Amino acid sequence: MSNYHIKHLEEYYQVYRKSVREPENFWEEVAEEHFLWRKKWDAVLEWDFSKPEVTWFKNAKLNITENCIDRHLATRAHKTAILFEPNNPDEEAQHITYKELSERVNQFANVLKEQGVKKGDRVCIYVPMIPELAISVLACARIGAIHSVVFAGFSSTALATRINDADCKMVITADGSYRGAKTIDLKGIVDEALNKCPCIETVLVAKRINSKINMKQGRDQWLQPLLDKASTICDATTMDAEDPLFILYTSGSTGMPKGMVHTTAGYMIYTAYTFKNAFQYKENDVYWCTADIGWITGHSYIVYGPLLNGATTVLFEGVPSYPDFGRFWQIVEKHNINQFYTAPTAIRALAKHGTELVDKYDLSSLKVLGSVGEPINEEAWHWYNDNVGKKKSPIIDTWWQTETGGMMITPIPYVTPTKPTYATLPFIGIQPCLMDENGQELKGNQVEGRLCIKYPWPSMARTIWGNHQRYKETYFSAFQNKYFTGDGALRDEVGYYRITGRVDDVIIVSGHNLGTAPIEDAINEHPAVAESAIVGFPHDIKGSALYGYVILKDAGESRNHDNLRKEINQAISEKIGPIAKLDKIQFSNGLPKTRSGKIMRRILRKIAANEMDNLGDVSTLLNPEIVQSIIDNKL
Ligand code: 7RM
Repeated sequence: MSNYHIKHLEEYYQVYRKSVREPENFWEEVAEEHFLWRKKWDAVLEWDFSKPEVTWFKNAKLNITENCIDRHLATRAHKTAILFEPNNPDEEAQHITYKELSERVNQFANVLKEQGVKKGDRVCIYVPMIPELAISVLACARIGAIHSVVFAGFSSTALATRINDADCKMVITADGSYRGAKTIDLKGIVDEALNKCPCIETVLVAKRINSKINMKQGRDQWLQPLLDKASTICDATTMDAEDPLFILYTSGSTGMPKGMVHTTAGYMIYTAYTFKNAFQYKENDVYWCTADIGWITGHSYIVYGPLLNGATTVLFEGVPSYPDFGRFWQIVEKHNINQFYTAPTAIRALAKHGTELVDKYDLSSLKVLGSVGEPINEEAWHWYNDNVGKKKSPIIDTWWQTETGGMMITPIPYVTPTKPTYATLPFIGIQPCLMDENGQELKGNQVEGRLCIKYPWPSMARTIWGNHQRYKETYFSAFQNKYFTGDGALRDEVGYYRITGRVDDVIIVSGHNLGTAPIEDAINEHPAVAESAIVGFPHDIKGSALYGYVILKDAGESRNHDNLRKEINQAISEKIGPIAKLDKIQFSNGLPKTRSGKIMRRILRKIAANEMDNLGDVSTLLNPEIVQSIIDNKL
């Protein structure tokens, strides 16, 4: 009997119980039956959340790319592995077979070796959504280099910070990228970042838009001529189960972004297993996740999860709005997409344009619809269900995080009955719990609290790059012996979970997690600004948008406030990226503070959301009088 593919609800409960009662036996069976190992493990799991230290498949040896590519060559050599759909609908799609993928990954891996990249070295990948992005990720994994993909929409400052934090020795990039009707000068951004990155020795540049760029002698090289000379054979480097596979940055509520470190074997098993079940993927299905590989969703469910299952995975370069808002549905029809995975912010943006552009295309190939990144509101859920799924494709609302590596709470389609806005039941092997503010676990159903996980799962991040102490403080200190997610959630009468949002200060704008602190830092650098606080407020399309409260140094000075607003947003754009620009900027005389000097964002959030009746107790504030003045001047 195989636990690998769950097909009905009885089976879910049965397998779930086994995964909780005998987690080691359970994961050992999955690992043995479905993966290629160079050496088996000495122990399935060792863990101690107080350190925290987690080891899965101790001393096992493997290479994840052999599992993603080589082992499919006997049966799937001519099957499409990556289906590349370009930004421009008139440019031909590319079908990259498993055989071709194998050759291209090996060539790329040989180039990396030639350029001096060794096992354990960090390589920054700042590449748009073109095949070279997936191929470079796999090429790193082939030789045991640790990839650190930085979303190719981030600013040069954000890029430089991430390159330096991981001490990368190489950047892989492209001349530029297409985004709808626009082009972006990626190489220019890299050049600017590298003024601040002494650790970088080599830059490899893929040609995509044929723009004129500067190539720095001795540092920069065009990729293609190097690939053309490289052998299509490259032995995979033997990796330990716990060797780092990649670093991926996620913003925290304070300070530097956190470089989450994922390791090899556990990540492999869990992304493969969740992909198979959460999408009910069947041989010959065509699967499409619209995320960028620069996010964890793209790592786990464009690259690794699908390829580990020998699937066909679509890689789309463009945006939902180009050449018009029917682009997604045109692609679904064109490639007969069976599983479609996107974010609520995209659904809301498309819903705004009506159903005409959805109805225009034949979407009958669709079997499963996925949602990820933020809570999906009821309206968006129904729009997706009615107009895209025609009420016959189950929606899987998948809750998980960069830190968790794979889906944690999600329905299994055709298995778990769905309920709008609910992520429903924990995935196999996941033991969630809800905690109250005093650190007590809330037992039973119909409770709401802070979402924690009680027991290790294979794809959990093992540390923050270079800062294990911060890892411990952020995730393992709020509640003893538990991983704290930072999210609030409720459990309904049947045990279904609904995620209610972040309980800390991370704001999710259009599916992008934005920490308040770095944005406030950018604002505060403006010479006229004394202090600022930003909060999220509900927004039809973006989910949350940013509302900034800004205190000027000289309130009496007469200034052109609209110019100042522009300058502030300009500063944010440069330091963080355009995604972090504020929708509203209110100039106020002060910020509500606690007696220990902390800004009370709870109050600011309520004012921004127009919930003035319901501010709660403000009497403990240092400066309660400021609240009324902020309300009076609300935008
Ligand atoms: C996969 C991803 C993680 C945060 C997470 C939540 C929020 C993600 C859902 C969701 C409600 C969902 N990783 N989140 N999925 N909230 N329902 N289905 O998004 O690291 O970028 O973000 O996103 O707050 O903690 S992430």
